[in-house]
Amino acid sequence: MNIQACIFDLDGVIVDTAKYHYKAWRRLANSLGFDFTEAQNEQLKGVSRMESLEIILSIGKKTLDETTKQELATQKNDWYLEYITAMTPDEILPSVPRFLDELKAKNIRIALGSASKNAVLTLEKVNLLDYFEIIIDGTKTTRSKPDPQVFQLGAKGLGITPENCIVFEDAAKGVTAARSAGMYAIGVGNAHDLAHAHAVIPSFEDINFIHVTKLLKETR
Ligand code: B16
Ligand code: MG
Repeated sequence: MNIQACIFDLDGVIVDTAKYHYKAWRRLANSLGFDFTEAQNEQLKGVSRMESLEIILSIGKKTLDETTKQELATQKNDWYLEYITAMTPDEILPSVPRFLDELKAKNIRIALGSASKNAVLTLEKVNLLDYFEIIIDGTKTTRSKPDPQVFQLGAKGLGITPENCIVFEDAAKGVTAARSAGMYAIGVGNAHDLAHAHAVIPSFEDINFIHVTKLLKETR
């Protein structure tokens, strides 16, 4: 094993923006006359904006034309932007900056692989933008996770072959995408939901790069 790069998902791995997506989608659902629960929000993790809207509309049993859908997605994003514009570095998930610093010190390359079209703004708000050599986000992809495109583009941008990359992901579809790209997948979160990852860590707390490579070797 010769790990040369780490590719990070954003929402759920670096920051918890899921709560802001939920607030904005719920506001939209309420404006359409129905409610949307936190449990239902789980279905939206790692899913693109328009695919998320389709899920919300099916929950509310609404059928709308394409123009209206575009308007609703824009409205949701405007509300979401209100929330993330107020984000600060306090909202970075525990121990993430320490882990990124360790990778830098070890000359492991760092990329982002996110479905979000707001990834750069989010990283700016929490002061982490400079860590990422390559950012592949929803503005650069044409296919959503579980398609491997986002991670393939990340590895390509870095010039590193897939088998030398680790992906960190909190969403089941993201883990599938990483594995389809031929990369190592570390699930971040619940081992039950991410059982198809090579290994799962609850968070980056008390985790260093040596732990991660040890976990990967144990799975082989
Ligand atoms: P936006 P990730 C994803 O981020 C979120 O998990 C998902 O809930 C959201 O719908 C998607 O980004 C698109 O976000 O509306 O900002 O373009 O987990 O892939 O970093
Ligand atoms: Mg995520």
